[in-house]
Amino acid sequence: MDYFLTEEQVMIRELTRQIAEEKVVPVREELDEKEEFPWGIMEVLAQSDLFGLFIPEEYGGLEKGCLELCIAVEELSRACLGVATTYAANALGTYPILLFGSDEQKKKYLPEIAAGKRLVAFGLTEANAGSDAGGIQTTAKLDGNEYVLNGTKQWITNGGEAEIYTIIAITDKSKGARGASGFIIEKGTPGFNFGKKEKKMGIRASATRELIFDNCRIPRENILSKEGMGFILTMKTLDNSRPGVGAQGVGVAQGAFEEAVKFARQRVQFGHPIISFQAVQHMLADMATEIEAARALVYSTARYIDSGAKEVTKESAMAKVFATDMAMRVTTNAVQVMGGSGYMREYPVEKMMRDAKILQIYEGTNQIQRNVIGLSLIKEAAKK
Ligand code: COS
Repeated sequence: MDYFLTEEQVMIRELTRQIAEEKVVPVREELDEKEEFPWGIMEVLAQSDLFGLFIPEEYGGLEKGCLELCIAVEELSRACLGVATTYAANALGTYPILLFGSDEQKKKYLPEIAAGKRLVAFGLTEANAGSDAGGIQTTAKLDGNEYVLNGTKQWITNGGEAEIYTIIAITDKSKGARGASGFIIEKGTPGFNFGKKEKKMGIRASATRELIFDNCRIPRENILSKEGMGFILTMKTLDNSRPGVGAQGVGVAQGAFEEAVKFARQRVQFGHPIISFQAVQHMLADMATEIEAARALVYSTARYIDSGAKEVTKESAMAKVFATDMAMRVTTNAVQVMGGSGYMREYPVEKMMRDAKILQIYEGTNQIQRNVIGLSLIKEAAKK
């Protein structure tokens, strides 16, 4: 399908694909086995200016948009979702600064982020607050010119590896979700420590850790926007980042599909390559169709966001839920087409299927996405 990408967008796709094929594919199995953080690849992405894609030129970025970011994320995901998650989570952590940061905060942090010198992580989830974003318990109390943070964030992607953290904490408990606020915290701040690295089913190249705040004091000016804006900041951040999770789904599904086609052309049973059997052709036909439908929705949503549309919550959730449910089906069917070989670690589809599962869970479970879409439908209907 021709998506009428601009020359620049095609260049971004080609550049990321080249990096993915030359630098990521050869090491993905080892990164997965050893659960190793892909610093080498992050350096290559930094040298290629890919960390600055969505950051304004005045802060050292390329000033592209959500679509360009989705294209880059898709290509990385086609090779390795663990690597793509690391890159995409950096964008997730950067959005709060981009959308809600003051000019001083932007000047201080964005140029280093754009240059890929400092990695970012976003910290919302806690032991008792994931889907219920308003239910967080980490507190930030103002004491003179400093906020004092206490609490623990859980399952934070890029935790421990990132140097900049955008986190959400409660500044006024009596106000519930409206008493949440966003903060920037740097690695190395006294009272800010990390838990052990989690052992995961998939996306093992990415790092996932707890963030532990124990009387951690940060300057008052590290608040993002003002007190009470934390919940809205979170929702707006997720509105912008969820199409990127959809792009991860499109990428990993595309990678698995290509492996399945390659295998089906080579594998001979009953005297014929299995791709000549209609049962296999129908599976591949459905996979190809679903991938294209998901890509079309992700790209359209990204373009809608880039058009400056204010209300993108429903579309963003639709792109995430559709593309990631698709990714789970397509990667599972890629394993099925490849049979016993697909189940073996010798072939990459086994890892792709394990990796894809997280897409239905993080940045809002797919059940929550349906709630978000449902709520938007109710609001739209009430307006008519
Ligand atoms: N943009 C702007 N405002 C939004 C918004 C959005 N996307 N979503 C909600 N709001 C506003 C609502 O309009 C409401 O404002 P009012 O109080 O003025 O009416 C307020 O925020 C509270 O919204 P709501 O009542 O819908 O909040 P809930 O606590 O019921 O939860 C969901 C809403 C489930 C949508 C939210 O908690 C969520 O997205 N959870 C998933 C979080 C997530 O993705 N977690 C994964 C880890 S993050 S990597």
